[in-house]
Formats: sequence, C-alpha cells, structure tokens
Amino acid sequence: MLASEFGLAVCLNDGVGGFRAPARVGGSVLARDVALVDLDRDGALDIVAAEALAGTVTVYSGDVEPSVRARVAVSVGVDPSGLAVGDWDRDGWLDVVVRNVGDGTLQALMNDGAGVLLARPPFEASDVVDRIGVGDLDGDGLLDLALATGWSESLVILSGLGDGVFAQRRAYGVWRPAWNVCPSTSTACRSSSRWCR
Ligand SMILES: [Ca+2]
Ligand SMILES: [Ca+2]
Repeated sequence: MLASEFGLAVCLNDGVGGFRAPARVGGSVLARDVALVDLDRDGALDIVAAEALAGTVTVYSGDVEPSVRARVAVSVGVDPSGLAVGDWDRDGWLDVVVRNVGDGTLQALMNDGAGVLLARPPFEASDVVDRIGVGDLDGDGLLDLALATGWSESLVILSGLGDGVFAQRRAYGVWRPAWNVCPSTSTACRSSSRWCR
C-alpha cells in the first residue's frame, strides 16, 4: 500500500517476492496516513486513508480492483494526518481515531456495525501528537491511547471510556522528543523507533 501526494496505490505481491506495478486507488487524493482493516468483516481488507487536504477520513472498500473500489469520505477536522485502529466500544467492529494536526484535535470514528464510520465530535489533544499507540493500559478492558508528542517531550495517556470517548489525561515527561509509541499489548504500531519499548 502506497500513500503519496498523488493518492493511494496498491502493489500486489506477485507470489515470488516481487510486486506488480502499482494500481491506483480510484478517487484517492493526498493521504498522510493509511490503514488496512476489514471494517465490514467481509474478509477483504478495506483501505482507510487520512486525506489531509480534503479534510476527510476516506474508506475504499470492496474485494475488487483498486480503481473501482467504493469510496466513502467522512469529514473530520483540519489536516487529518494520522490514524489508529481499535474496537473502542467493544462491539466487535473495528473503529478508528484520527489526529487532526491542523486544529490539534483527536476524533473517533465509530463503526456502525456495517462497516460505515460515523464521526464523533473532535476533542483537544493538548500537545502536538506525532503518533498514537493503542492498548488497554489500565486493564479495564477498554482500549486506551498513548500519544507521543514529539518536541513537547511527553507521553500522554488518554483512558478509553468506551463509545469513542477518551478522558482522564495523564502526562509523563520523557527525556527526549518522542516520535512514536508502541504499547507492548498493541499490534497497531506500524513503524520502528528506538524509543519504543
Ligand atoms: Ca466498535
Ligand atoms: Ca483501558
């Protein structure tokens, strides 16, 4: 999966370790982050993109050629630039959180049980958020968020309350700018960092 200023493209494995030519995802535009997740549980991965300039989180779905996938765009905050995936309300359907860099907010998008994302109101993220880690950090069964805040040099924890609501902010100073965070119970971390534990 490629995300570029020209949009999204899928590179299929040719079965022998190589890749076929990139296939453009129809209708896609500049995306700063992308996640592959089966939102509608049909067995085929859906493409979820944070399309920054468009101000949308867009889902490209369907087990078909990338160019003809169904496209559903959800308006979010300003300059959506990062995604995290988890089942925030424990209904068995995966949901999304997007970080809107342009207005300093986070925003949950809840799966309606048919693969359609419904945006909840944005809430302030306090500091600039560079990466969102996901895990149940307090053991209450609800997924929480761990935010790496870059030059703010802090690790911010937001406890999940279910239904896409996150509260009880706790901040911990770190000794260097933190660009990424990977809770050890999470499989959501998609890039390496020497600061991850
Ligand atoms: Ca859910
Ligand atoms: Ca929790």
